[in-house]
Amino acid sequence: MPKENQVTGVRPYDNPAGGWGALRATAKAIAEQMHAVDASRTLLRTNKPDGFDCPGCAWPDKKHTSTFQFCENGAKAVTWEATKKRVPPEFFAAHSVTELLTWSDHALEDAGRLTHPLRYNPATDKYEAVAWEAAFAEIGQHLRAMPSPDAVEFYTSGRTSNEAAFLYQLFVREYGTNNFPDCSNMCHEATSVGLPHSIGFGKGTVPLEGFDHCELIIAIGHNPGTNHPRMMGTLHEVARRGVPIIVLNPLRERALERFADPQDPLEMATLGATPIASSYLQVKVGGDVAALKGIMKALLEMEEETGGVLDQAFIAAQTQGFEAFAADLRATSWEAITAASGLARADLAGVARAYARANATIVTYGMGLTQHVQGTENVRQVANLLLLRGNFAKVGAGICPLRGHSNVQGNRTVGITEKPSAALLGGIESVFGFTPPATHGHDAVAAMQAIAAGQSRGLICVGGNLAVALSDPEQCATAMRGLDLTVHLGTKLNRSHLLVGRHSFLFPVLGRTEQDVQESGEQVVTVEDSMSMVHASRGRLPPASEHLRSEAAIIAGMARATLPDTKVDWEALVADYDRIRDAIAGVFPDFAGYNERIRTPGGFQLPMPPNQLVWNTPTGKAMFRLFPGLAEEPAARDKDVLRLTTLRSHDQYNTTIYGMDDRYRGIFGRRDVVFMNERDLARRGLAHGSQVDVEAVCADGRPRTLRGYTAIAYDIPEGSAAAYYPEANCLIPLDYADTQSGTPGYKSVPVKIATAG
Ligand SMILES: Nc1nc2c(c(=O)[nH]1)N[C@H]1C(S)=C(S)[C@@H](COP(=O)(O)OP(=O)(O)OC[C@H]3O[C@@H](n4cnc5c(=O)[nH]c(N)nc54)[C@H](O)[C@@H]3O)O[C@H]1N2
Ligand SMILES: Nc1nc2c(c(=O)[nH]1)N[C@H]1C(S)=C(S)[C@@H](COP(=O)(O)OP(=O)(O)OC[C@H]3O[C@@H](n4cnc5c(=O)[nH]c(N)nc54)[C@H](O)[C@@H]3O)O[C@H]1N2
Ligand SMILES: [Mo]
Repeated sequence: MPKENQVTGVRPYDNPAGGWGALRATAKAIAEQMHAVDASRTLLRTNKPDGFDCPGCAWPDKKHTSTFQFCENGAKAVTWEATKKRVPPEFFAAHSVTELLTWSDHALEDAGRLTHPLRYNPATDKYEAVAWEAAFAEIGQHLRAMPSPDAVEFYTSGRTSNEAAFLYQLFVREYGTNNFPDCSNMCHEATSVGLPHSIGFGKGTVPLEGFDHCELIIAIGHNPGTNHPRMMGTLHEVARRGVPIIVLNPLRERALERFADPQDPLEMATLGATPIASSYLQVKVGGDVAALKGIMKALLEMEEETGGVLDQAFIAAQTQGFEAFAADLRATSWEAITAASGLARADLAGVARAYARANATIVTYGMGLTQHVQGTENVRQVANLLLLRGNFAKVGAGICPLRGHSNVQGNRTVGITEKPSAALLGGIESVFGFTPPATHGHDAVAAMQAIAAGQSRGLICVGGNLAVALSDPEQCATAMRGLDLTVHLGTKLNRSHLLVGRHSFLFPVLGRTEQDVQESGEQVVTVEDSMSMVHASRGRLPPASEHLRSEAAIIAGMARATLPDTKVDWEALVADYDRIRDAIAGVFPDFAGYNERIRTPGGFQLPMPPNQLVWNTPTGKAMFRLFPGLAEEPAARDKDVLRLTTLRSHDQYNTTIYGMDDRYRGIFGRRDVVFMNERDLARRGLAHGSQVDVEAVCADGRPRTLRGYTAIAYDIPEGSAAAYYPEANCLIPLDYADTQSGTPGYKSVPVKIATAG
């Protein structure tokens, strides 16, 4: 960057990801939040057989028996929860809700852990302490008075344990609705909806050991150095085995380029690093269908020239739809593919050759693929690619979606879904003796739309920060303020808690790191990682306050107070979580022997039917899914329009902002930047450091603008731009979402960028 063009807080970071920079950042996180001694004791318990599951990400650990894997962002997640800072009732006495709304997201959470159950007092505009039982009774009264159970929305953020999530869905279904918006609707819904059509299974098919045997990894749209940091240990090993790793990502993420493993004494001592990606293809934002179709088209051309490239036996025996799918690839022109993907034909053919050479390929992917208005189709192209060479039911092969929240996958498994299957409903009925509702409920976007329309009158949130995480937070905020009842269960204060309705409650919960003691003694909870391993998690720290309750206990308290004729013995279930697990095993046959199986270190693996060549699709075969064409949206054809993707910085956990740096991308002390290609800057008469307005190009014509941002010249494809989530959510209309899965198009927002006006 030329000197005359220096921009405050923007400077290149030349070090590898990980390494000493990561150690320094960890020390800082500890110093800011905890006593050093507590911190080391706590961090050493992360992901140990008798410790707690790291709330940072859903990447598995070698059988949860390994020594603690150092991880900077895991340490941030843990110290953020285990902080010594508190927000007691005196804090709320000193700060009205209206005042707190002027605080930044960072300041709100950084104030500390919630300590008491609170009820909003409209007369004082303050949250005030309330007794648990009184709060439950009032909530029960309000819920019984609702015009219909379908007028209430029950949100789950994916930190919730299997036990709490199961009780929650039981309570909500006995109450009478399937309104289960959850964080998964904003995250991997495209996977949950897309993969069942293709392979009859909505989760990943690769166990962790698969990475020891793969011969190629294709990594699409995820940033593991920041978001799945424990995965870096795996990628580091794989790269050192000489296995090619091909990355498809518009940004050159440092950890995917080179990584120094802080556990590797030699790399640390020599300031060395291991290259991770063998090739790095900077696909255009929203260009993944084109890129994947290009790779598959090249593969087909190779097959036609030389043969032996496709797994014809697998295609014939296990799949349907190949002919129509292949005809579409032949009909799709290279010009269209290269224009939409921004990648050269030779590069895509290179990927196809590497793929054809590998006997076992894993495709990993994250939000870069799912959060698009055609996210479901993106995911299906990955399945198509893997089917072409029979990369299922084979050691070292398969599809590997990187899940978000540490138990988002488990929440789904135990019944958090707005579209319950007949098996789930039948299981509940046979175990508990009531008939749960079968009508489909609302997902996250539909829930907020129902709230905005005044149809839904109540919102209960087990965790999360829904109004900030969703698109169009301003509309969400207005909508939520119109509610009759809001109830939030959280560890720390956030903006959604401050969007109070007529009656509002805020409940402090035990976090993962804390002891959970119930009538029968100390409890463990269970979680499911990205690889379908279910294992126990036991917190060891004393709770942040003596008034905290577990999520399970709070849900049971609300259920008792709401359902006078309940068929469920809520107290007994909460007294001993083994009983909740027995109930889960009663409803879900895959959990037979649950309590014994989680007592073996590492837990147990839920079935992955595609690995047995079992395809739970209507045809009983794996399906090649046809998606004619490539384009995301006509707006992309306007030359002035850029595709803006929204990203996590290295110092944040979703809406939780730990700090203002994004070290690997060279951004320090600020977040108000938009990353742009130099040529796109020049074309608009802008330069590195220019003040700009980012204006969304929306179908509804409503103005949505991010003002006074600083444009940064960055290595990103022409036509693409990037900014941080959640600040950029104001640019996205609520209904800008994948029609099939409801996943918002967070990663491909049409925008115009011009000098700030
Ligand atoms: N420390 C930390 N850990 C986390 C989280 C966190 O916020 N902080 N969040 C958790 C959650 S809930 C989730 S879902 C995961 C998220 O983990 P990721 O999926 O890694 O999350 P994002 O930051 O959204 O990054 C997406 C990546 O996709 C790329 N990308 C953007 N647009 C496109 C595109 O159009 N095509 C392609 N191919 N790539 C694109 C971006 O450059 C970026 O590298 O992480 C989980 N873990
Ligand atoms: N533009 C844009 N928007 C996005 C995304 C994007 O990439 N771009 N990503 C989307 C994705 S993938 C997701 S998952 C959503 C995230 O959406 P959410 O899951 O709703 O949001 P979080 O920021 O993870 O929630 C943070 C809050 O959770 C609470 N919390 C933390 N730990 C616990 C706990 O153990 N129990 C309870 N009860 N509460 C707890 C704290 O009070 C904290 O303030 O955002 C989505 N929004
Ligand atoms: Mo997520």
